[in-house]
Amino acid sequence: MTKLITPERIFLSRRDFLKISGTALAALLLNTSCGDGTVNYDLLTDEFGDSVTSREQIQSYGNYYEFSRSHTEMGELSKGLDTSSWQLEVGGLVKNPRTYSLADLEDFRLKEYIYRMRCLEAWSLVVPWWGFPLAKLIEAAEPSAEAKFVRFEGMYAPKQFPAQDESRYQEWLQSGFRGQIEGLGNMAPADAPYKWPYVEALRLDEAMHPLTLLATGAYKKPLPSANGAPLRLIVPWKYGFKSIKAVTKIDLVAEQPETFWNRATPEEFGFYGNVNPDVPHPRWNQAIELRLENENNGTAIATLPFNGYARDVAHLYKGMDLEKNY
Ligand SMILES: Nc1nc2c(c(=O)[nH]1)N[C@H]1C(S)=C(S)[C@@H](COP(=O)(O)O)O[C@H]1N2
Ligand SMILES: [Mo]
Repeated sequence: MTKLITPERIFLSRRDFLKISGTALAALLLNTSCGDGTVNYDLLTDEFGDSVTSREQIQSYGNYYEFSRSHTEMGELSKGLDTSSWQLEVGGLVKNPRTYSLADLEDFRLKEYIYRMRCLEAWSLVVPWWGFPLAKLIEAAEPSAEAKFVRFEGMYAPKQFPAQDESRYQEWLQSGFRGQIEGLGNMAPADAPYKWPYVEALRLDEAMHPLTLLATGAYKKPLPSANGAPLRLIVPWKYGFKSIKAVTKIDLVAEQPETFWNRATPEEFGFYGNVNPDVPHPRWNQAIELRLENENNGTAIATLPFNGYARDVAHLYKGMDLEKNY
């Protein structure tokens, strides 16, 4: 284990750093007094023996650009998210297009899956998601032979998501992306303006891999708004940006789709986004990471190829130049 001397300089503003320390303490006090007979997630680990991050912590620090570019502000702003009119549309190159309600998804036999997630910004978490393999939904849709990619679209709700409000967004663009929103002073502007909704995509074989999930919950509770309620994608061997929150539409398509980050800043966000300590990022060290619970003591751990899941997924990329296809 290496120790970072100034971890906050890598990706945290000083103010974010102090906030998360307070949150971690609050989470600790909460967990020790929990006596409702449910699973004690403090004692649970993932398949590699790493502790599960607390439910409080995953909600109070993250990325949700529809709400804010601040890691901590998005936690507060997302609390009132109204998803009552949410539904999931599955279509494109399939025999059985279908619209699902949240209740319809219960048919896919939901289970707990404990996976790690690592953001490109070198912070990471371990979460007991509640969900099902995406493969089951794709099989039910029956893709046609021309389908080669799966495209995911996030929720479009400009009345609820400040960043999707065109007038506020224009004001922000004109400021050069800087200084207007808390915690953003150290972030470079994107090359192209953001285009909403958030879009992500996978190759069909990646989407069919058993590690790829659709999650409706975490810690055996409904998914917190901050973490993508009511439904999000989880691709544990890829950087966090691939795991799109608040998915509303899934389409099977023939061509590699344009994605939100790859379009905005292509040299920083490749299409693949596989976790890879050997391929450096222009702004963040990809060889090490800090678990959210270690942000107050600065203890970093080594980042593993494919986020630890190489044994399961490396074969998907045989013969590919992973430096080019980052
Ligand atoms: N719709 C949407 N999904 C998103 C994002 C986002 O801004 N909007 N951020 C991504 C990034 S960069 C990361 S690291 C993860 C963070 O997930 P978490 O906040 O649950 O830890 O969500 C991803 N999914
Ligand atoms: Mo991220």
